[in-house]
Amino acid sequence: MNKNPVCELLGIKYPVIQGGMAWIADAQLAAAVSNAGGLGLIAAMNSNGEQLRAQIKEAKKLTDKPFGVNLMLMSPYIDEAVNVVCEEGVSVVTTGAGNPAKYMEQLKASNIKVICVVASVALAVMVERMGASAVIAEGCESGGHVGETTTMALVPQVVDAVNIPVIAAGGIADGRGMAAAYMLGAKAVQMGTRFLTAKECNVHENYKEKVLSAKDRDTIVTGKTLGHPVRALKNRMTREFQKKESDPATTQAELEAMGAGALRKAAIEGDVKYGSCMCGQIAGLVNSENTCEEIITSICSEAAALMGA
Ligand code: TUI
Repeated sequence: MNKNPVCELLGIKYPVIQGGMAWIADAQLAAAVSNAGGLGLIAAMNSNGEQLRAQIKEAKKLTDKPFGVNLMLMSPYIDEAVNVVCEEGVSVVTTGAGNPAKYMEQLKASNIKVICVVASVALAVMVERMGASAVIAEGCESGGHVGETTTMALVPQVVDAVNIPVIAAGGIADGRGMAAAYMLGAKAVQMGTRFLTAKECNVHENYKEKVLSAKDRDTIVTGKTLGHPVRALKNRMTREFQKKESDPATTQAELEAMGAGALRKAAIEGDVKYGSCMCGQIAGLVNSENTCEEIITSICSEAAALMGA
């Protein structure tokens, strides 16, 4: 893993990035991942400017290693979040769920490395032109907001289309997935579902247990009609949402109202029946709660062994 371009870019030991999961990825999880040699990310999605600043300050106390912030572009607080990461001198941000064009200049002017999550070749090419340092090609196996192309198909097409390093995400949770991502031309991996079950992850215990016991077909994508499809574990919430979504009498506003606050309900309150337990398709492989250090070192050593390093 020496001379890995993503490790060199970010100043990290292992080419493993933790997904910036809304309502889940806090300063404690980010610092634990960074202390273990990966890149931890704080999710900005659910925080206003001052809450995000407090999280960044806490992470600075918990680790002297590089960490970043995930800017969810559909967040109601996005403008404040961009200002705060610039003011706090965060070294790297990832962007997701949209086109980051509006913010690229401001972030780059503050010397922040910008890594964009993309779900298409077109956006990968566009963000490279705008000065992104790397892209995360995220396949639709992943949890939360998803595109339409699988990791297996997306990663090599993005690799062929850009000159910046490509990080693979979606459906990766162990050394086999990491080795496969390398074979497709990726230089690093991002994992969400795997870190959701980390010991240091503060997500509600009910949610963690639901992910740990989930099997291969336990997730579903809803919200396509709203323009932001979301993958989550099947439950009462997704069943009712699905029913409403297929009923022509349902208005967009009704669906938006059903979705609003659902992730918070699951992640913070532990309501895994009526909340949204966003989770990737790889959940069936994630069966044990481990420390971030165990997760990162085991995935990297398993991948290295498979690749004959
Ligand atoms: O952003 C994510 N995953 C997320 S965000 C989230 S929070 C949420 N809460 C309630 C409802 C919906 C979301 C939960 N999970 N991943 C990064 C990602 N970005 N995946 C796919 C994309 C993406 C898709 C289309 C990025 C850009 C894009 O195209 C934008 C354009 O204009 O071309």
